[in-house]
Amino acid sequence: MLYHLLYPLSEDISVFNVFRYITFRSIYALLTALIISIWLGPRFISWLKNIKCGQYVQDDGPEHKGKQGTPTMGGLLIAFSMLVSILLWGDLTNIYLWLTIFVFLGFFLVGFFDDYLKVVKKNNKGLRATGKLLGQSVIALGAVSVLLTLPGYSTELLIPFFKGIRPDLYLFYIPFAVLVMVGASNGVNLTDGLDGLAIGPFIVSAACLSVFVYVSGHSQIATYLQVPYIPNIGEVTVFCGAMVGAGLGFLWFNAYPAQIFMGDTGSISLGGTLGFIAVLCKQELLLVIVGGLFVIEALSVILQVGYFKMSGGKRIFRMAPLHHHFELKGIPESKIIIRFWILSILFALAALSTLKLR
Ligand code: 57M
Repeated sequence: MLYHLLYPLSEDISVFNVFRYITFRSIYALLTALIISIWLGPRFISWLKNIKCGQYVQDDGPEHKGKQGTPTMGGLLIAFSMLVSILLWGDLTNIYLWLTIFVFLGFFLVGFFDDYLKVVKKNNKGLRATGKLLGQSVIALGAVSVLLTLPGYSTELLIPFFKGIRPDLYLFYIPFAVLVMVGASNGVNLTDGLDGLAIGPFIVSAACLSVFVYVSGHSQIATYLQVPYIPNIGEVTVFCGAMVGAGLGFLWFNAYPAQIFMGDTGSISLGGTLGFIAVLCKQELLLVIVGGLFVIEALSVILQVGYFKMSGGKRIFRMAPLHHHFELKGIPESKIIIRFWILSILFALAALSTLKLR
């Protein structure tokens, strides 16, 4: 809105010319979302407490009973701060921006419905895994189908570190891209089991992907770095900025000891959007490095469950996802969280290095 209101004035007042720049608007989108979430946070937490929207903590794992009743569904705060900021700073005529908003809202609804069943309807299991997967897949399928009709998109796959190899997956690209989005959504969801454990690496991954989106939308830089140039996707950097800002604002309250959890409303929507942004800038495979921490957490579950079933009850880890393993080994929660954050920063740096290492 600010972009549409103020940029046209630049003909008379040259200072408004800055609204043309995606970098400028992305930085202010970040700051706006951050300020909104930090300002609203305490009121939102009190409101959640008043309506008794508290987390039910299961007693089958590491000792988390002290966290019983912590307000949850913080994803609502993240979504509100993000969307207000995007509407203020984004170019609302940009199709990629709207597509990203719709994907976010689609995943948001799946997570919200799950939390609603758990928290409001007191059904501790929430939405069934198949129901959740179906919802996530339908949204991802819709998004990928629309994307493939837009200019600059193909079913080719970029291989990190190998600029010359771009295999065409043809129709197989569609299930592959759906898998990337659904996998990212569930990876973030599985990681969200300690204070700040999901949102910290999420912020790092989103910031890292914002660089790829910006580069892909900039014809000169994209040509120089030999990444696919996709006209107009640069605007999604504003979305990323708002997402990072809202994430930082949420972390303010989710930092150990957490005053609020994001719930599935947050983890499913943020993860799915991260996957979509990777698909959007044709960095589907690179997401494995960008979000390496989420991949490790998800792999620990796959290995644990697989081995558990095959061996008739034996385990590789004391408990999956991996953060539970370290908790059960007696490592303090805050130490595990910060070490996982460090890992996520290293993964993001490795991903960024692929811009030059080819
Ligand atoms: C949901 N939810 C957290 C909070 C958060 C297949 C299986 C591995 C699935 C997995 C699972 O259900 N994972 C997804 C994890 C829960 O957090 C809520 O959920 C939202 C995210 N979806 O926003 O609303 C608890 O996590 C803690 N928490 C924090 N701080 C935060 O900022 O401390 C969350 C956010 C909260 C709080 O205690 O209550 C969760 O862990 O339940 N299942 C598991 O993770 C289970 N693992 C398991 O059963 N492992 C087995 C294998 C064979 C499957 C094994 O290794 O033997 C664990 N879940 C629980 N207890 N609750 C087991 C221990």
